[in-house]
Amino acid sequence: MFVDEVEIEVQAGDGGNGAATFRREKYVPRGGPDGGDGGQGGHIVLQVDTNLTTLLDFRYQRRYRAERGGDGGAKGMFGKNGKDLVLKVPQGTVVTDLETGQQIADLSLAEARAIVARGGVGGRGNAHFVNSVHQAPKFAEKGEPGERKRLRLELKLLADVGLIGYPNVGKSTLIAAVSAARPKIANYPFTTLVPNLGVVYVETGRSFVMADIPGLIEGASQGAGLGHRFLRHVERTRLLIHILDVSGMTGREPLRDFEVLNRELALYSAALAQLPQFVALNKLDVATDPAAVDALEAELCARGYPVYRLSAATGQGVRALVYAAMEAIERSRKEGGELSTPAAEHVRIAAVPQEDVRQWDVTRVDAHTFVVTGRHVERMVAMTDFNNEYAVRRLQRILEKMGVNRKLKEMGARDGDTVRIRDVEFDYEDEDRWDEEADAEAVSARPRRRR
Ligand SMILES: Nc1nc2c(ncn2[C@@H]2O[C@H](COP(=O)(O)OP(=O)(O)OP(=O)(O)O)[C@@H](O)[C@H]2O)c(=O)[nH]1
Ligand SMILES: [Mg+2]
Repeated sequence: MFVDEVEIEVQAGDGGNGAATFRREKYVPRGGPDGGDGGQGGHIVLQVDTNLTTLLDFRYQRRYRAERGGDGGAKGMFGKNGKDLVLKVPQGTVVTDLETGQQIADLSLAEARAIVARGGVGGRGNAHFVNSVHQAPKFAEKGEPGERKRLRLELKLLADVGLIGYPNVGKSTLIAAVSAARPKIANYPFTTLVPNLGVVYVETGRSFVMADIPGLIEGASQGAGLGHRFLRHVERTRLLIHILDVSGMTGREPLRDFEVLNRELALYSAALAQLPQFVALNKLDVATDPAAVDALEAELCARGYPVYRLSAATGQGVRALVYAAMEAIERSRKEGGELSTPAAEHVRIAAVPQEDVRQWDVTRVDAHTFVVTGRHVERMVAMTDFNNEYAVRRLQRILEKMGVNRKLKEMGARDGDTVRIRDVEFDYEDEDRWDEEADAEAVSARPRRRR
């Protein structure tokens, strides 16, 4: 089965927890902190496997999880790093983050590989937190949670040329005539149900990839026939070959079919409609009305289309079409526009815009509730062990330093209001009222409970 679109859920490994341990030595009453760091959580990695031609496997399994990092231990022992989970995908797979709608990877190179969800870093052991004030820190960081994402994987075949045309016009016959592709061919519409790729060798060292795109009819953009779902496979081509049946035996009007399909293309994507198009007048061997073929050719030429007469069945005219296509493709490769050689430079691991991780923000969600957001601040909360008062106090100091409390006060927070960061809620307490008893560790926001 050919599957070219799936949605999956991935969960990278959490970082391991740091350890809060102390050296034990003979005759040394209280050794220093020696807790080691947690290990890094495993990433979720997508990697091209050129033997794959479909995303079928992802239909059966939709959830993936990478290994968690090991916890740190006493005597400075580091936790083990979690293993990455490597998922094999066919060449031409494009990955979109469903949360943000952003394309995060385009795996078009044969050796392409992309981390699509990062494992969390390991928490630091207490050995890291020694300073002049804290000689014996009794806490360690927890591991950072691994990224969790919902992803859409789309397979976009990498072809130079897309063959389009109404059912039964001879698309599959043509691709079978010029390449090793062997799609099903028969004298009825919708014979071919999935796109087929073929490599067309023109002469030594010159070749291009052709895709037979089945199932396009009027209303395809509304889902008629096989719908327009296969059009994604021609999005990245350089040239379309639009095939018309000129046998005169179909009872159809070729010029009308041509216009209808072009309208469907435009409805799918303006960019597709802009692609150069060759028109192939097929089944010339059985054409009953030569004058009608001449008239059709004249009309299409007048509209600016290069027109080729051929018979995919006998091979007549096929060579001329293939050479012309090859030349157009080579020109387009040289110009090197947005579309480039399949399996060559056609790869981009999308640059995800780097937000400033230190940035944070407070929003008031109702009269008594404030939410603090920001990569860094949320990460700090996730890595804090709320069962450990020392760790909690450290977090409070950090929030204080960042100016979170000042900001809350400015926004009108009152005693007892709720301050939420990630999945933790704090009671807000006005720091000024604590001034008298303020010591280095007095902080206004005190944790209430984990949710
Ligand atoms: N006489 C003649 N018959 C042809 C020619 N090209 C294709 N045919 C026949 O037309 C019929 C349809 O050809 P296909 O290649 O299956 O057409 P298709 O466009 O792939 O059709 P779908 O897969 O249904 O969209 C088959 O019976 C072919 O043998 C040609 O040049 N001359
Ligand atoms: Mg076909």
